[in-house]
Amino acid sequence: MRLGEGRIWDPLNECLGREEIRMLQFARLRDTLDRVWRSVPRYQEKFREAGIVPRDIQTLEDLAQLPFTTKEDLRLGYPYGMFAVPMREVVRIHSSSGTTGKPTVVGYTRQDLQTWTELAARFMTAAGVTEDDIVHIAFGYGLFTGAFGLHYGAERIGASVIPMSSGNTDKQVMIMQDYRSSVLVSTPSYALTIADRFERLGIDPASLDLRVGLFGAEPWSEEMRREIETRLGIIATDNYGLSEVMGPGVAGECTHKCGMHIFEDHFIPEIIDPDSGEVLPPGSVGELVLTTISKEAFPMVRYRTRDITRLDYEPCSCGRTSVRMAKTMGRSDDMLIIKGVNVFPTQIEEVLFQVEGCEPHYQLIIDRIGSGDVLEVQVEVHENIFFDEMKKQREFIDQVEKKLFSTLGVGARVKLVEPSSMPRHEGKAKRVIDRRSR
Ligand code: DLL
Repeated sequence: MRLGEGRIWDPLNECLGREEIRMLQFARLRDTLDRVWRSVPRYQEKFREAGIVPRDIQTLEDLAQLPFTTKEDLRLGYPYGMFAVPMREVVRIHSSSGTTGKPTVVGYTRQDLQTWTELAARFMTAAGVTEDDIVHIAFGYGLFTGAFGLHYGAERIGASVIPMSSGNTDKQVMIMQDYRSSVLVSTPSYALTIADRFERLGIDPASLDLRVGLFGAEPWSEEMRREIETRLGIIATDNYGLSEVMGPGVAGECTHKCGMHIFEDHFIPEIIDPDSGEVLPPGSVGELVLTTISKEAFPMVRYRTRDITRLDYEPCSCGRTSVRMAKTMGRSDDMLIIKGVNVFPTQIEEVLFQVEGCEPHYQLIIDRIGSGDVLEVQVEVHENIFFDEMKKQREFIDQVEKKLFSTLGVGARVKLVEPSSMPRHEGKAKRVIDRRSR
């Protein structure tokens, strides 16, 4: 058995029977609804508008009668309007990484921080982290929840934490070598930036102690996972969360890597049709909606995450009984509509990663020329290809364009760019430039 494989952090709560989970969820949901009704005017107002009082919710299925909470509700309550406890009970504040307008401000009570720590310890243990590990955290410390979430989880497990923060890749590499980091925590795109730097500096990852990666905070494909695993010689696992709901620790993969276990004793997931808002049957692809059932400072009832995924209720061979969410395809608001066809950046990523010679650095530029949309995929290629004769380059481009067309169902122009010329990302990658709305 590989180090740490097969361990379960909290078997009592992670291996509950389905009926036990449902009973626990219902009891906690009732408490949450009573609490938000009493302490958050915006919830009371929304419930009243929908003609509902908390006591109307008599079964878990009744959850579907409640109104959704959206980013707009949080914006209206900026900064502390959605808090359910007085500020005196709030011991930590974080905020979401919103790129437009005001960010969302979220708060935690002492108990919330303890829950968060436990849940981070759960998914880190599921990924194989133990007290013998040296955990290198390359997320930025600050208002972003990524670094603190995994930091406390790793300490709780008893691992040694290196609070490296993001940026300064050369120093990251030196510390990984000298301090013998065995676990890397970062965005998947930053893991590739580190892999590039190893290559450039002539460092063989096999000479390091690195064995596991915990990656999250942005969408990434299975192909990208394979690339990271091969180039860094590690097991790469996915974990998911969002500031509004807690931060990292909502869900995470075990070493079987077949979907992220959602911690259902703390969150109730639903999948809805993003257009109609209807709850979809198990197994459907749609938007993930989350209700928190243990949070004190910042409870969320039916929060629309905008993330597109699918839920799998089949038991996992690791022994955990919780439902698993598939890798997200991306956010519904990142979905591109090109000539009327829905395209997720991760679908393009999958194609690029399959083509020998394409480097894992790309950007999508969308323009409107006349009345038509034009999607240009700019991708870095290996220098053999970039400096190859025109004819060969043209053949290479044709090959990629054909593959993209057969996957996406819509044409894209491919532009090859020089190795190392694209911006490298320390946090979340920015891959799409949409010029249509200008
Ligand atoms: O990104 C929390 C987090 C930090 C999760 C570190 C995992 C690791 P926000 O900045 O609020 O919080 O962004 C949340 O990021 O709605 C998703 O769109 C995206 N996201 C987070 N994890 C994943 C993932 C953190 N594993 C938003 N796969 C979410 C795909 C992810 N997208």
